[in-house]
Amino acid sequence: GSGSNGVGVGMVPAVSRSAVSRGVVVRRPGFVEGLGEHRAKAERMFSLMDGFLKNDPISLQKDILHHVEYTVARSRFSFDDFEAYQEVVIGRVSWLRDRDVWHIVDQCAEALNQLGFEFEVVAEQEGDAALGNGGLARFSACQMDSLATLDYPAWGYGLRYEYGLFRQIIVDGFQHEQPDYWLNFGNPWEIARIHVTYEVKFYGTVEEVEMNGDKQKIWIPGETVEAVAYDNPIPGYGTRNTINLRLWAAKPSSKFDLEAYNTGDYINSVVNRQRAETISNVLYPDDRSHQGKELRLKQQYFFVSASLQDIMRRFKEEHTNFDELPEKVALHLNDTHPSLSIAEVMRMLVDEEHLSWKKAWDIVCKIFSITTHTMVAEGLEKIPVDLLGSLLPRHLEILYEINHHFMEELKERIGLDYSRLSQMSIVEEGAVKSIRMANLSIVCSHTVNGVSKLHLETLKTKTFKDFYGLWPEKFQCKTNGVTQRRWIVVSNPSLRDLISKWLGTEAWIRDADILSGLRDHVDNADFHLEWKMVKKVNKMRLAEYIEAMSGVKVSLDAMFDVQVKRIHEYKRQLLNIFGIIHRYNCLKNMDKDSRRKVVPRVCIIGGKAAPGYEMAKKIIKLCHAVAEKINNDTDIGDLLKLVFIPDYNVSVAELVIPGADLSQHLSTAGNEASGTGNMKFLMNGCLLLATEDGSTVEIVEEIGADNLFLFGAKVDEVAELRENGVSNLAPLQNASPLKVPLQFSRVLRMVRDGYFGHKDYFKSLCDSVEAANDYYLLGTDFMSYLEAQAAADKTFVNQEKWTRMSILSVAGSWRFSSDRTIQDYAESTWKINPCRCPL
Ligand code: 9GP
Repeated sequence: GSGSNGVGVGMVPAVSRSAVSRGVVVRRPGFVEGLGEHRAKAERMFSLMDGFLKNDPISLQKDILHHVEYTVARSRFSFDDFEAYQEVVIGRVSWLRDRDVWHIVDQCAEALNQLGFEFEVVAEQEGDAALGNGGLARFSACQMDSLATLDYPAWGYGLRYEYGLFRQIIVDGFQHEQPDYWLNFGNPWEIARIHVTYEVKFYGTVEEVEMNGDKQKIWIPGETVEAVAYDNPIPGYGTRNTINLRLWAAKPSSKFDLEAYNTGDYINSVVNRQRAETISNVLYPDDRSHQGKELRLKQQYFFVSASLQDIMRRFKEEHTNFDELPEKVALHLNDTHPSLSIAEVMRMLVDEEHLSWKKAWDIVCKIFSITTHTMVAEGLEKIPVDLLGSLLPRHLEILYEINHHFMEELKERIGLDYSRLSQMSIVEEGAVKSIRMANLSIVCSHTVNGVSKLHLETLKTKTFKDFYGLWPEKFQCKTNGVTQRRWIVVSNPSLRDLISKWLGTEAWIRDADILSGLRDHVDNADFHLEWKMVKKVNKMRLAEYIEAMSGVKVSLDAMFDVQVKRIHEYKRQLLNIFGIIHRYNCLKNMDKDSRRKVVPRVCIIGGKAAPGYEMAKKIIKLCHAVAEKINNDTDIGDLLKLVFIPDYNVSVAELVIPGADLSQHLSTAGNEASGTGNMKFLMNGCLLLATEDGSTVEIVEEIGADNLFLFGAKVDEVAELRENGVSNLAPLQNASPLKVPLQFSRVLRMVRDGYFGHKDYFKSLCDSVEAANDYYLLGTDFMSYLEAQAAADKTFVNQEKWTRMSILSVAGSWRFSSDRTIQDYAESTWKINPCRCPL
């Protein structure tokens, strides 16, 4: 929606809704296009543009009509909302460097209005670019926004998938996956750079040749494809700094396949060319599956090779001495997916630039840093040596050599401790010999980051214990954050206006610390009144959406209780559903008088299950089966409703999060590396009901345990509980001493016995939480969960207390801005300074 005060919410590029960048490249000062020695030129260009650009409604209208006729070739008398959206974007995207772009929303709205369009409707035409799986992808988008806003010179790189994450549709309560061809009607935000292309090579052999009296390895590749750049500008807020997210698309190599032609195998040569394009076709939605391993590896190398060629080209345009590379370039790896970069930079420096191994390795160790985003050790990537050797034979040799040097160094440091040596080795011997990409990344990175304090602790004491012992100084904590510009300014304009009014400034949009000033008004009755009004408006929006999506009418007086995130056993959506069944049982057994005292609830669940993840799909079906029962029970009416929101994505999140009263973050302690959904809800004044996991621990530090509803086993109790079913540590607060509480068994039995139908289908789901198998401790945490829920009900009745808690949540969210995270990365990992574009 447009703002009344000129905040350019309409101009945030579509691509930043989702996210894509796996690797972020930070360019150290003095190496920025348009800056440094080009400063004067840049200033001249900007001042020319200032004179040229006209952003008044009439000029904007002319521009829109011009693009309608000459860009999409439609009649200026007949074009629809989507075309109007495209034209507004196309007309302005190339001007993103202009500071005024942030202040033209009102003019755009007026221009469109005079042409007979509604700005809000036109803005809604922008779809999600769902180019990532979940948390990490969306977090990267927040990082890009912060990098741009804080004036850091950075590039994001990723793949331009034609099919991003699937579209979820629900048929009879079952999830079905449909391809989401997000590029169907073009993406007006992107700029195709058809002249920025690189050859990416695969397969082939390695040969040894004599060069200047030395033996030199050269790679003779067997297949070549071309990478074409598509740029997605990311404008900073309140600054001219616009950074770039460069996405690569695969195209057949322009080199004619002479051999195939000569042998008359024309058809095969065409098929081969088509095969090239499959590299950037599909994002694999299943994080755990091993399906399409070779294609996945190809995707990784394709992305890595194109990005590094791009970076090296720019470096070499201005520098000849590779000793300067670490001063000019910092390469950051998000998870291990881009970690082939390490071998690739070594190959470029040694084989192509003819640096000695030692010199190249010294340079490489100064430019890489990594953040891991997962708690699960099994989630760490391993690439089978056979596969790697066939696709990238030279890289495998390089990896072996890196490992050889590392093992030698390690033997000197720890002696011949073979068990530790084999644990830490980059090469895993075993049934399937593999390369451990996490070990490779740690060995080469100067900094290894965790995404919350708890996560870092796990990395230090468990996942990478041995490496921590060796290099304690490498390990750092960079607690995640989210951008207030999307998660308040764009998605909750009413809250934005209210915050600005009471803080007397909009400066918090750039400087989130200022949000803590809301604490000064926490007891002001007028503020409370306006705060509640904002929530009501957002609840109305959400209620309308729910009715349109599911046909379920919900009461605005009910507590809107939301759990939206990927469906996964560790995130325990099942605990939520079991809690709802328990609530339903209680309601059924109450007399009329007692029912009158009950706080009505609307339970909202949403999220996608990976296509191959059976258990997660069963959880979605169970949710629908329970919803059908409850929502059609006239006995229950408005007291309890359950709705599943299909196709949860960023656009849906922008609607759901502002409208939530309570949000649930139920991961079994020790499983969520950080979590960022909790931060988005916090920023929107929604109270959290959560376990002490990931970044929630730090939220508690900031806002105090009294301002949210905590429950469940703590991280240091989990192992013991798994072993014995009960804790031998301090007894869990408020928890039942029973191994499996009666209430839990009753709910489980109902599902088992077919109370919600589909008895056979739900059997394995029930088995997975039966006492002996209950790995994620649903039974153990159930009573504590119910108590937290009861505390939430009780507090909701006391609206003054609830509103206070809500205000304090937003006030405390300053610490979870991605600006803070990026500042921290800039100062302690990348060692870069802001580089402000001249105004
Ligand atoms: O599961 C983590 C989530 O806890 C974290 O908040 C997010 C951003 O750091 O990354 C998620 N991990 C992934 O998406 C893949 O490792």
